[in-house]
Amino acid sequence: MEQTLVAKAADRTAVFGVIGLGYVGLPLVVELARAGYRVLGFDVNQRVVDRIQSGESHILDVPSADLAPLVASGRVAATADLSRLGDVDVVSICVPTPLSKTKDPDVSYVMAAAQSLSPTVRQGQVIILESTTYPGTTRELLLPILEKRGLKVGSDVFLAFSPERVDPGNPTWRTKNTPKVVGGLTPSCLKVVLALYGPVFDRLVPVSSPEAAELVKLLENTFRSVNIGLANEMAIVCDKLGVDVWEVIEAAATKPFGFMKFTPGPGLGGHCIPIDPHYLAWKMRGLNYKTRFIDVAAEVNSEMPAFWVRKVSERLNEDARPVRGSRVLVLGVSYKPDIDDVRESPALDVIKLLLVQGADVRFHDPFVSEINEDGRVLRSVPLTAAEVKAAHCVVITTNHSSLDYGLVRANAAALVDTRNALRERGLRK
Ligand code: SAJ
Repeated sequence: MEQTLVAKAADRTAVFGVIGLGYVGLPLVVELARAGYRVLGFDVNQRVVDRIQSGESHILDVPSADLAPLVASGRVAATADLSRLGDVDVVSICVPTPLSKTKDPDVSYVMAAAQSLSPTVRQGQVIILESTTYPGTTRELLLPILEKRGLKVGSDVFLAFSPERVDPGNPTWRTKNTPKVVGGLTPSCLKVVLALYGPVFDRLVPVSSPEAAELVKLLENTFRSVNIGLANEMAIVCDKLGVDVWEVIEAAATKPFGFMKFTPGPGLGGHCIPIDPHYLAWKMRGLNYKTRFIDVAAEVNSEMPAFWVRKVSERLNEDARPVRGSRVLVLGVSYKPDIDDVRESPALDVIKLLLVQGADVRFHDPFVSEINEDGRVLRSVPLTAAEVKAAHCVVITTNHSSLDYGLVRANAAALVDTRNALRERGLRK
């Protein structure tokens, strides 16, 4: 069976299935098709399926102009009918792995995908889990489902973990040119997946087990969370010492070796960095080990919205103004610059804290037209001189490139810049 699959990779007759057609799955579908494979995309959302079937992309990083010809040629198709999973030779699972309300891993989407596979999995199939998850998921959740069907992993069916490394909106690092880590359950699993993925990605990075591959992704994103937490702690330290944290970081960043620049901000947003480390922390709690760096970083990062709201309150106090009743204009609500994604955005926490203290909060974000704060809908206001002048304090929470910082500097009576956006543009008051 191994040889058959290697041969089907070589002549591109292997048919790929991708479960989950979001910001990870749809770019993967396109790259698989461009490599010469036929691809059947699976998604539970019929609207997504219908749009893809009409050659229309719902993902910013996948222009419809790239997708449409692949659909028209029959190389790419999409379906919500998961009973067709038996029709494909390879299944890449690209479904969400969020956190539950209690900050525990929510692998329900992975389990749903695995359950869909159960009735259709057959000899000769290859299953690749791509969703970021805790170490052991592939072996503990997916392997039993395959073995329950009496299939031997490594000879009848093949199973691997290969973490997605998609960075939405990144103009340089795309699905194809970002090195792809692969960890197989057995050496033959690894060999088969390397053969199948070889024509798709510029570089493959084989590792010795799915656990190693699962941990690679968690290390990458925990590394960021911990270093962002350190930068944020430096902001608190410098504030207490009356030192300019941005000056300190800029000067430290001149060190040509042994240092990597991270910057303080309003907190930690996004659907990866605040989430992924908790998958590792959760797993280790089950093994009676406390992942202190992960926990401390999460603590410091989640403290930052309150830290910056205190800075607003102190700034208003300089004008003998209480927060209550003061007009505060918040600039930027997405979780990082130049995108429209507000998931876990700390700017929303800043707004919530200001509202709780009775401030009259308005926001402007060129990418986000409205937000919902505990049932209260706030709409983005136009960024005008009048709007800036009318604010008793302006807070820059997301430093979008397109914001008119000159207008802000010229008209803001008081300013709290959580991203050092003005000084970076030589506009610091
Ligand atoms: N942030 C800081 N200071 C920093 C860097 C980031 O406060 O020095 C904040 C951001 O504003 C944001 C959050 O942290 O709120 C996360 O930022 P991020 O730059 O890590 O962006 P993400 O969440 O889009 O992370 C993704 C990740 N990609 C994948 O998981 C495949 C991450 O691994 C990438 O390194 C990151 O993009 C990237 O480099 O853009």
